[in-house]
Amino acid sequence: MNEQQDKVIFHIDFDYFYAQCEELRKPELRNIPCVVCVYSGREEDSGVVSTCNYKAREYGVKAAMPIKLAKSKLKEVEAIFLPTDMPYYHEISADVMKIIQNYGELFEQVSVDECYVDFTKITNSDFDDAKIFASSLQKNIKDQSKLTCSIGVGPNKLISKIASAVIKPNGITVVSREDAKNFISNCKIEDIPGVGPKTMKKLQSLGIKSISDISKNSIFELRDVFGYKTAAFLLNASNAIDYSHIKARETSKQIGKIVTLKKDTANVEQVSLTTVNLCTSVYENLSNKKQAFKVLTIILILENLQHLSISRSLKLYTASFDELQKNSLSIIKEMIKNNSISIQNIRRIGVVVSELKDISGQNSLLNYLEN
Ligand code: DCP
Ligand code: CA
Ligand code: CA
Repeated sequence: MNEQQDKVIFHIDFDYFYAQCEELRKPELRNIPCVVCVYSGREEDSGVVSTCNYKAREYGVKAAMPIKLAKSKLKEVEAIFLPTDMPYYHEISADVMKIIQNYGELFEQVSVDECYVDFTKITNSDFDDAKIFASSLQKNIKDQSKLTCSIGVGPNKLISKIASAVIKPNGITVVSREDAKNFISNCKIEDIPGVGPKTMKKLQSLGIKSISDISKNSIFELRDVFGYKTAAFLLNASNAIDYSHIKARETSKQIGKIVTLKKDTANVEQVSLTTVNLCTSVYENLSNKKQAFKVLTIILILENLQHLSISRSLKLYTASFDELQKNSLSIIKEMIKNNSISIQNIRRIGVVVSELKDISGQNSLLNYLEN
């Protein structure tokens, strides 16, 4: 098996995102159609629907629809129309993405409400484990943020992205490596991200009506119409192949490390030693970047893939190794006690520091680091 074939990629997309954010601050909106609108300001009700909750979708309201049309669809019922509040949605987005990032795996946010994560290691590259893990992840996100999301799991970004839209809201769709070809063959060409009206038109001119039709063409036939890059992309996609990588952003606002314990040696000493090693690695990274932190998060992933995390906000920023170690060990102790975890059940441990602050400009850097 090569590196590509081993992957287990998650695509996480939050449900009716802007409208769900509105429900978060006004829970009474949950029971009525709620429509979030971009008002053009030219005249009252001119503009389009940005999104709406699923109650409003029952009446046929959807994104990009003129506000007037949405109002006419909802004229018989009590409904609420709100203007967008982008700063608020971005704040919520940052919070929920942080929950996902705290798992410490390769993460790429692709829009305000969606991201890809490489969960190959946590799921042991196994799609049955991935299904269990997806439920626990979805529940953890819901518990911490009160928001629902839909998750697609696949052997690459393409399949996971399409899968996340199959069951919504609060859905989980897992497409294993073996099922991927069959899954994509049953999708519509327009389901492939990036395929728009232009590409559709060209495909039609070649007599191509389905994804299976694409896969029957040679790269040379497609290249003449689309150019090599797009031809290769389409042909690969039609065979459920996608070589694109998850691109972690440079501007990471946290530093963390997560490792898997050797199962047969899991005991108190092993857990403590692993934690200290993790702290050492995080500390090295932190001091290389000349940063101090304020929030410490400990992540425990158990043998049954249950995920636990606790964040502790310190009173002051610190760049001290002792502080990091002392707090990490005490949080782990607390987690083990509060959740009655048996040491043997711990599979992975993670230490993450966030709320970072640059201390490179300080003259007394050395003192600061040693304090
Ligand atoms: N959005 C928008 N205009 C569009 C589509 C989307 O302003 N035509 C905004 C509002 C959405 C957010 O982007 O809340 C995310 O877009 P999605 O396509 O993921 O749609 P939703 O999250 O609203 O709904 P779904 O539950 O279908 O994911
Ligand atoms: Ca969404
Ligand atoms: Ca989205």
